[in-house]
Amino acid sequence: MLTVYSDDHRLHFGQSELVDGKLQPCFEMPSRADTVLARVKSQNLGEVIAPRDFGVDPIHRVHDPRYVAFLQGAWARWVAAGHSGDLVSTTFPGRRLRRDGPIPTALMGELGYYSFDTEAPITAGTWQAIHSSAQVALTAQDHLRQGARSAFGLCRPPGHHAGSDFMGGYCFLNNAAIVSQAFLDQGAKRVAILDVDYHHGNGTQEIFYQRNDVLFASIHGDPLVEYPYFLGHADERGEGAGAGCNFNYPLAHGTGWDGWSAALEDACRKIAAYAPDAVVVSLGVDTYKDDPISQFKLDSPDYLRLGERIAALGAPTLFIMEGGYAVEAIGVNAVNVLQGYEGAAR
Ligand code: Q9C
Ligand code: ZN
Repeated sequence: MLTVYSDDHRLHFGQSELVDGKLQPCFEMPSRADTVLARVKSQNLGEVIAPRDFGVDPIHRVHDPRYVAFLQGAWARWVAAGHSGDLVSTTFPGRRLRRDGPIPTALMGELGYYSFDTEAPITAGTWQAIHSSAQVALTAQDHLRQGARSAFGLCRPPGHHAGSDFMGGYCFLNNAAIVSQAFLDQGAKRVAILDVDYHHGNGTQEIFYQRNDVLFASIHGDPLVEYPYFLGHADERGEGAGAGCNFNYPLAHGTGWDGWSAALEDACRKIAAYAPDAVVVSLGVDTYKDDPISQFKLDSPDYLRLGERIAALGAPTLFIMEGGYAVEAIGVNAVNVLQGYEGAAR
């Protein structure tokens, strides 16, 4: 399987994240991508190529251009104001404040408008890193356009918490949504997104919630007790034309392969019934038993079984890297999904 990777991910390196009242190193760190790339190479998964640049047009197909322009220009405004630390919002338009009112002109106000939490710090190189991460995904997608059955976009930063006009949860641009839209723009009629990251893909759900050309299925920690808390319940089934095209599988803390794979089986049957022209997998491996911020109990061999089940869908499949914070294990776990897929798809 082809892997697309760019070193530009290193340009995004948040300094700290607030954990239990203390500032700690960000869980979403550059070494994550290094570990996955090293495993791709040591397992001889296939060729590793650099991304091509498809520009911002395919990004604008999913994200509000004003939000994209904000991301592109925020750091320069922050530096011009005399600052040098990570740019992080502290004020958000919560309930009964105006969410759709005038967009603040002050940098911190505009940042709050475009954020839903404090966990997506903007740093000096964030724009270049997130732009390249989207290009990594688009280059992998282009490989499928040219006839390949599968490809791996080794994206960092991840994307599935980012919505049409908001960042959060380590995510800025929604790589999985961008490539799904690219399939449609190239003539696909239906795309299914299978989100196996431990956290609900709230951004992806938001982007496609009212549409029937993208099916979204997500298996994740129950939002009653898990981040992102305010989306991801089972009764969210889609709206308008999208009614019946959204499937959430919230699971309890402590869920292992038995419970998790039952949800996977149901999600895969929904996807098969939808008969998608392509499947996009939001590949988070923070479901691992030793993940430092997560509460599921999958073990490394389980990821082989996940890949095999995805292969049984029989559709062209694009894997997009999302979360996974047990840095020393995410290479094995992510590549196990890809090797499980390849072993079964052969
Ligand atoms: N401080 C992804 O996996 N914080 N994002 C959780 C720990 C946010 C995860 C609490 C987790 C976001 C792509
Ligand atoms: Zn996650």
